[in-house]
Amino acid sequence: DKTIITYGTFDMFHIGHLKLLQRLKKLGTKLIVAVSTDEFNTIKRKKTLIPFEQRILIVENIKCVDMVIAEHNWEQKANDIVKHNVDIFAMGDDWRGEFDFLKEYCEVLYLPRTQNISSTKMKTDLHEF
Ligand code: C2G
Repeated sequence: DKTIITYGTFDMFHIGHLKLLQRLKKLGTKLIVAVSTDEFNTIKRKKTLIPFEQRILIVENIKCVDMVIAEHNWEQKANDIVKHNVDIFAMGDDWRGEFDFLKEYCEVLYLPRTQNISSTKMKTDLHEF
């Protein structure tokens, strides 16, 4: 029974997020999702529409998600992995290679992103109505 962890903003939760989380849950028995706080998104230079309190509540209520934690900074991942006895760290492959340093703590996986959906695309598509 493996524990998996993944990190993200999950703004305007969409099918790309859901398919990633569902694929990750299939890899083990416990899926932990770390959701970026609004302050950390500022550091990530990532604008969000939906505030952290709502983004984390939505993710927490996704059926395949067992536990949510806040992502406050770039540095917390190794601690989170040790603290929660994580076996697999996984992200979409837009992050391929970026977190290979975590291989000393657990397995590191990058899964293919779901094509043709993103919060950015949703915002631009909306303007066409
Ligand atoms: N994702 C996906 N398919 C999409 C869009 C997103 O598989 N069409 C995945 C991303 O690859 C990521 C996760 O969904 O693994 C969350 O995406 P974002 O909310 O955009 O996460 P990001 O802002 O990249 O934050 O420390 C890591 C960062 O917090 C990651």
